[in-house]
Amino acid sequence: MSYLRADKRGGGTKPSLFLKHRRSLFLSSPQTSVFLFSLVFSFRRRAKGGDLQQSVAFKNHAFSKCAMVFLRGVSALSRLRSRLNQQSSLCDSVRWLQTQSSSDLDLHSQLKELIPEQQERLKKLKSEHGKVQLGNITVDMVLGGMRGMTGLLWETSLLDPEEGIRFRGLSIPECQKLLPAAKPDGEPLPEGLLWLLLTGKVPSKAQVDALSQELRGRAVVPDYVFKAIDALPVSAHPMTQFGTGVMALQVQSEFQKAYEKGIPKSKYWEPTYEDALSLIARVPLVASYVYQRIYKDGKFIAVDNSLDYGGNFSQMLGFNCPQMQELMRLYITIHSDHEGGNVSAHTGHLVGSALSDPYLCFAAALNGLAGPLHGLANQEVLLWIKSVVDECGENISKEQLKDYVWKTLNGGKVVPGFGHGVLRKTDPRYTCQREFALKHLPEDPLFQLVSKLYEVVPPILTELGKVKNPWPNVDAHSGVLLNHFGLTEARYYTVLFGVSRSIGICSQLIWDRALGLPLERPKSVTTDWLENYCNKAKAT
Ligand code: NMX
Ligand code: MLT
Repeated sequence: MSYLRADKRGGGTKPSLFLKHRRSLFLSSPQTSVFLFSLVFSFRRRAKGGDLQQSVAFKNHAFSKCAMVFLRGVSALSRLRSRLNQQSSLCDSVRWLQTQSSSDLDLHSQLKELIPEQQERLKKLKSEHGKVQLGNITVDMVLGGMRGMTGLLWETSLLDPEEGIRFRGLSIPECQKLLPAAKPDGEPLPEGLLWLLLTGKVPSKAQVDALSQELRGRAVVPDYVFKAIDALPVSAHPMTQFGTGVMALQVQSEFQKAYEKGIPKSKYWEPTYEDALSLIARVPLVASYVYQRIYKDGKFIAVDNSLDYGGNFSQMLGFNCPQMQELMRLYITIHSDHEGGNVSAHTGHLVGSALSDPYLCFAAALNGLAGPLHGLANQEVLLWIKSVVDECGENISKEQLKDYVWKTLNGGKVVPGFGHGVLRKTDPRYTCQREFALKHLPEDPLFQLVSKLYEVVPPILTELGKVKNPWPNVDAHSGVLLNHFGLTEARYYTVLFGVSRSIGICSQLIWDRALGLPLERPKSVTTDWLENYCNKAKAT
C-alpha cells in the first residue's frame, strides 16, 4: 500500500473514537474483525521493521483508515437495522454506533445516499427533455471563445453575470453566515464548503470537524514527491514546482489502480472519491513545501493536528497569526469554485472525461490556472501595484494613477484584476475581500491604493469602448491582503489559488463519475466550413 512509504513530512490524526471503542468495533462483525486484525497485525510488523517516523505516519494513516471504515460500517449497520427492525437484539456496540456517530458524520456515506437520487434525476431529465433547445450557437460564439454558449453540466456552483457565484445556491455572504467557522463570527471553514459542494447541504460543525479530521488523516506525502520538486531549479516558477508535485502525487491514485483491476463503471465514483479527498488533503503540504523551498530555509513544517484545513495551510507556510489563518479560510473558500467554464475547471473536467484520475485532471487544471489571463492575474496585480508604488510612491494621486493606467493600456497590456469572461458587475469575491480589509487592515497603504484603483480604473476601461466588464475581479484584491500579513512573494500567489481550486474541481469530478458523464468531444470546424455554411444560409 502506498502509504507504507510515507515519510516524516506527513500529518495524520489520532482517531480517539477508534481507540475508545475498538473493542466494540472488533466485535461488531466478522468482516470488520478480520479487517482490523489484519491491519493491526501488519502495522505491528511494520513498526518493528521500519523506522519510527515511518511507523508514526503509517499508524496515523492506518488509524484514520480504520476510523473511516468504522464510520462506513456504522452507516451500513444503521440501514440494516432499520430494515430488519430488530432493535432489541442488537449488541451494545451497535447501539453505541447509532447514538454516537452514525452516517451523518461521514461524507462518503452521505454521498452514497445522494447519488442514486441524482442519477435518477438526470436520467429522467434526459429522457423527458433531451431535445429541448438551450439557445442558438452563433458564429460569434465559435470565434469568441465559446462565450455565452451553454455546453457543460457542473453541479457544484453557478455563476450569475450580475450577482456573482453561488455555491450550491448560496451566495458568498450566505456562506459566510451559514457555514461553520473556527470561531464566533469568523470566516467559513473550507471543509464546510467542500461538504456543501459535494452534498448540496450546509454541514453542522460536527460534520465539518469530522471532515477536518479525515483530511488531516489523509495528509501524508511520500518523499518522492518532494524529490521530484527538488529536481527542478529553485528558480522555476512556483506553479511549475507545484504542478510537478501534483503529478508525482498521482503515483498514489486509487482510481488508476481500481481501473487496472477492472472496476465496474457503477463504482467509478468510489476510488475517485478516495483520490479527490486525498488530493485535497495533500496539496497544501506540496504547496507549502514549494514555498519553503523557494523563499525560506526549505524546512518542512508538519501538519498541526489541532488545526483545520485553512489554519493548517497558513501555519505550514509559516504564518501563525490568527488573522492570517482567518484570511486563509476565506481565501480558500472563495477561490474554490466558479462554475464549470473557467479555464482551470473546464480543463479538469475535460481531462476527467477521458477517465483520467483526479491527480491527472487537477495537474492539467493547474497549467490553465498558471496563465496570466486566468489565475496568474493575482501575481500580476501585486507586481503591477508594486510597480505603481516604485514609480509614483504610495500616496499617488488619482490623476497620477489615471496616467499610470493609460500608460499600461497604451503599452498594449491589460490592467490586471479587472474584467471578466462572464461577470458584468464587481466580483462578490472582491467585495468580501474588501470587507475583510476594512475590518482588519483599513490603514494599509496598498489597500488604500487598491481602493483608489476601484474608483479610477472602471471609467477608463469603459472609455476604451471594447471592455465588456470594467469592474474588478477576485484577483484585484487578494495580493494586498496576503502582502499585509507578510506573504509578500507575488509569484507564489497562484499556488494559493490552485490549492483552493482543488476543492471545486475534485468535488465536481466525483459527481462526473457518479453521474457517468461521457467523454467530452465537441465538434470543431474550419474557417472554410464556416464561410460555406454562412454563404449557404444567406442564399436560402
Ligand atoms: N484591461 C485591458 N483590456 C481589457 C481588459 C483589461 N482589464 N479586460 C478586457 N480587455 C479587452 C480585451 O483584451 C479585449 O480586447 P481585444 O478585443 O483587443 O482583444 C476586449 O477588452 C474585450 O474583452 P472582454 O470581452 O471584455 O473580455 P474577455 O472575456 O475576452 O476576457 C479577461 C476576460 C478576464 C481575460 C479580461 O478581462 C482580462 O484580460 N482581464 C485582465 C486579466 C485578469 O484580471 N484576469 C483574471 C480573471 C479572473 N481569474 O481569476 O481568472
Ligand atoms: C475563476 O475564478 O475561475 C475566474 O473568475 C475565471 C472565470 O470564472 O472564468
